[in-house]
Formats: sequence, C-alpha cells, structure tokens
Amino acid sequence: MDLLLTHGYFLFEDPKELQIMKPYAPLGILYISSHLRAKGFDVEVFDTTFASRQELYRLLETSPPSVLGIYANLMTRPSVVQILQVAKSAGWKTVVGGAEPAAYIREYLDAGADVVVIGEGELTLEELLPALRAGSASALEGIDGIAFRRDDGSIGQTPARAQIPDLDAQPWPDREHVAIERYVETWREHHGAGSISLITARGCPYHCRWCSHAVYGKTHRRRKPVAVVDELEWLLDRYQPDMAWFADDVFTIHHGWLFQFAAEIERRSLKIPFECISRADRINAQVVDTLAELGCFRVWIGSESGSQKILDAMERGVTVEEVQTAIELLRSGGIQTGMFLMWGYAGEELEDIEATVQHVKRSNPDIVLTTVAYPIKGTPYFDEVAENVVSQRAWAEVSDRDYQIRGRHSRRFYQHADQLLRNEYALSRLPNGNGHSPDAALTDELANKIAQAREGLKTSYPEVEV
Ligand code: B12
Ligand code: SF4
Repeated sequence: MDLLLTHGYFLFEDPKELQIMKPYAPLGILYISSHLRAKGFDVEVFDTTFASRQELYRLLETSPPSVLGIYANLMTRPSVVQILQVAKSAGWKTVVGGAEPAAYIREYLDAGADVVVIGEGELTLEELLPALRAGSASALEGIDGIAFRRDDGSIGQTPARAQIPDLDAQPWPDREHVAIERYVETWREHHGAGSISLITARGCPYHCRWCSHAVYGKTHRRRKPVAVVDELEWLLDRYQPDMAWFADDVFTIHHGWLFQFAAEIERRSLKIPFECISRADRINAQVVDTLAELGCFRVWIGSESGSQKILDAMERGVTVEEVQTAIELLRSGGIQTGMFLMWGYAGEELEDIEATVQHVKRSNPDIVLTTVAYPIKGTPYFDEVAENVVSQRAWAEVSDRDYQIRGRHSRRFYQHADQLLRNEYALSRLPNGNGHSPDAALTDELANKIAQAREGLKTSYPEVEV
C-alpha cells in the first residue's frame, strides 16, 4: 500500500452528532484517493465515521507501515493528534491536510506529522509519495505546497501549490471505497430520507472575516454543469438517495451556471429534493424559481446578525434587507429557509442583539441556528482578536471553538441573548389572525421568558468571558 487515507471523525464518540445523525462522507480524502488511484498508486481509505478508534489503531499497529494521510479540521484536532501518535509509534510516515493543519504547521509537525500539506492534496501527494518513499528530507524541498521539519530542526515551507486547472478532468470522489450506503441508510433511518453530498465548485471569493480560506484562498473554480449532472445521475442510480446536499460554500453564486445546470437536469428528466447553502445577495426571483423547479426544499443563509454595523465589521458584503428579501422570495417559492446567526462578534452590543432579534422576527425563517463567534486561526477575525485570545488547555486538547476572548461578554450573556431570540421568535410565530387566537397560556409563558432573558442580559452585561 502506498497510502492509507483517513480522517479523525468518529461519529460514535460524538454524543451531539449521535442525536443529529446527519453524516456525510469526507469528500476531500475521497477526491485524493480517486486521483492517486488513477495515477497508479495503491491507496486505501479507512473511513472513521462509523468505525471505532480501536479498529483504526489495530490496523495501524498490525499492517506493514507505509504512509498515513489524515484530513484534519478544527473540530477533529485532538483526535487527529492521537492518531498521529499511534501511527508514529507503529512506524508510519504521516501527512496531514485540510483547512486546519495549514494554520498550525508547527503544532502539527510537533504532534507527529512528517509533512503538512497546504492547499489541494491531489497533485501534492502525487509528488510527495515517491519522495517519502525515497526517504530523503532534501527531496521534499522541491515539492510545492508542503511544510516539513528539516534535519537541522528548522521548518521548511515550499512555495504554494498551483491549483488544479481543470476540475472536470479530475475523477469523481472515490465513494466506492467507503460505505456510502451506510451514510444514506443512517439518514433514512433517522430522518425518513437518505441523503448524499456532492460539490459543484471549489473555493469562495468572498471576504467574511471569520471564515477560513486556508485551502482554496479566495479563488473560485466551477465544474461544468454537464459534468455535475453526470455525477448526480450516477449517484442516483448507484445509491438511490432520497435527497442530496450540494456541499458548496455558495451554491447559487453563479446564476448562469445554475440555469445551465437546471436545463441539463430537465433535459435528462432528473429530479431530486436537495438542500444547499447560499448568500442572500446571490438569491433573486429567477434563482428561486429555478431552485424550486430543480427540487430544492431548503436554502441555508448565513445571516449572522441583524445589525448592519456588525455585518459590515464582518465584511459580509450583504445588507440586512437583502437577507430579509431573500428569505421572503424563497418562502414565496415554497422553499424553506435555515438561518445561521453568530453572537459575540467583535463590537456587538445590546442594541445589535436587539436588532438581530427583530431581524429574525421579520425574516421568519423555518430554522434558526446560532453559535458564539469563534476565531479560526488564519482568518482576519483571529488576527483582529489575537491579543485577547485565551486558551485554558493545551493546544492538542482543544479546538479553536474553545478559545475565549478576553474582555468579551460572558457565555451566560450570550445564553440570555439566545433565549431572548428563541422566545421572541416563537412568540412571533404563534398562529394569529384568520380566526386563530394565540394560546393565552403559551403567550404568557413566552412573554415571561422574554422578560427573564432581557433581565438576564442586563444583569450579566458587566460579566466578561475571561
Ligand atoms: C461539507 C462541510 C462540512 C460537513 C462535513 C461533512 C463531511 N464529512 O464532509 C459538516 C456540515 C458536517 C461540517 C461541519 C463542520 N465544519 Co465544515 N465544511 C464543509 C465544507 C463546506 C466543504 C468540505 C468539502 O467537502 N470540501 C471539498 C473538498 C474537495 O475540499 P477539502 O475537504 O478542503 O479537501 C481538499 C484539501 O483540504 C486537501 N485535503 C483534505 N484532506 C486531506 C488529507 C491529506 C492527507 C492531504 C494531504 C490533503 C487533504 O485536499 C483535498 C482535495 O483537494 C468546508 C468548506 C469548503 N468549501 O471546503 C467547511 C469547513 C471544512 N468546515 C469548517 C468548520 C469550521 C466546520 C465546523 C467546526 C462548523 C461548526 N461550527 O460546527 C463543523 C465541524 C464538524 C466536525 N465534527 O468535524 C471549516 C474548517 C476550518 C478549519 N480551520 O478547520 C471549513 C473550511 C469552512 C470554513 N470556510 O470556515 N462541515
Ligand atoms: S462565509 Fe460563506 S460567503 Fe463568506 S467567505 Fe466563507 S464561504 Fe464565502
């Protein structure tokens, strides 16, 4: 075996995800696998999602050591560090890639990675595997897109790897080497519909300051509509999912592309319900009609805040009104909306929180997901708050989500903000008019909770996170 690919995500170790049960296969390592196989490499994939850590460790300890490639993101850091340690003790050469290692090169090298791959993995691994087999550190100097420890202990980092020029010339992700059926079945069992993911593009050109661009920079490359429909048609035939997720950053970013894609779907008489993520400014009436015809049942919008001041500070590039209009358009097209919101971004004050609450009530999305802003290393937001970033535990034990920001309001404060939002939103959604009168007891209960949340915001206002 030339390369064993894995990722550090174990579903059965994650009590929260066990409740959610919406797993998707790790497309990044599957793209790498299909590329390298097409080039004649002997590649295996150990998909950790449904496996146990012990199974992976047993494999590493009992197989003849080769090269282990691990995908790491911000949440899987502690898991990936443990895997690196087991692999190194068992004699494996180790390579890490994905969005997180590029931001923590020294830390990953110290944790046992022999090489950190920065950017796309396909072409870099194609050159790296023979160099690792040759075993000389100097051979690494000539490979773009990597970082490694030199013999003298210094860290070498080579020039950035040029991106794959034509995504359509690449093979589809190597789904045949993982149990996609199990993913689809897990969805079906828990949600009544089996889902499968695919991507139509790589990279996002927007600038949102808290968002990681570690892999693709601010570039954007699209696959041809026909090529995506070919893959979708094959997925439908091969795995018979009931729905799909286009896991792009901004699915409706290119309207011309979307219309061509829809025409090709129609020409082949395909239809599959799907959900996707987009930006409010990339939604208009024609896009909504097209999405609805295609079978889109839900669009997730990163709304983040109802305060224009905060949106501008984030360099989000949208207005509060654009978000409201997009949600209204989607609703009238019969498409559900999910809204992502972020508390605690730099500069957010009580009036911004109130503006967010009003914004959600006015927008009236179907689902609201909130998070407290966390600084991802390598982003402009991280750099902005870096001086005040505090970590209570060792790097290998936490993720960037666990960072605290000195001087920011306390977690309790944001819990009150969340309670205020949820109860105001619930109250605004109680049936009213058309012969319905809201349930008086429920109205009172929500009004009480709203008053408590406002009081909580006031009393916890002076508390700081750290
Ligand atoms: C789909 C997705 C998810 C799915 C994951 C499902 C799955 N199994 O794929 C879900 C919804 C579960 C998810 C959740 C989260 N996600 Co997410 N997600 C994405 C998204 C939109 C697409 C990933 C993808 O398939 N990309 C396409 C492939 C081709 O690209 P790729 O994965 O980067 O792989 C390439 C390179 O990275 C490299 N590479 C990858 N693996 C390896 C391995 C080796 C050995 C090598 C050498 C190279 C290499 O080569 C690949 C091919 O060129 C990305 C953004 C993006 N566009 O990439 C965010 C992203 C990965 N997610 C992110 C975040 C923050 C999260 C969450 C923490 C969000 C949250 N608040 O909960 C959680 C963490 C979940 C967890 N427990 O791990 C961040 C990660 C930032 C970071 N520094 O780690 C990203 C980059 C979004 C962003 N721009 O900020 N996510
Ligand atoms: S948050 Fe979305 S739109 Fe903004 S830069 Fe990231 S992927 Fe692009």
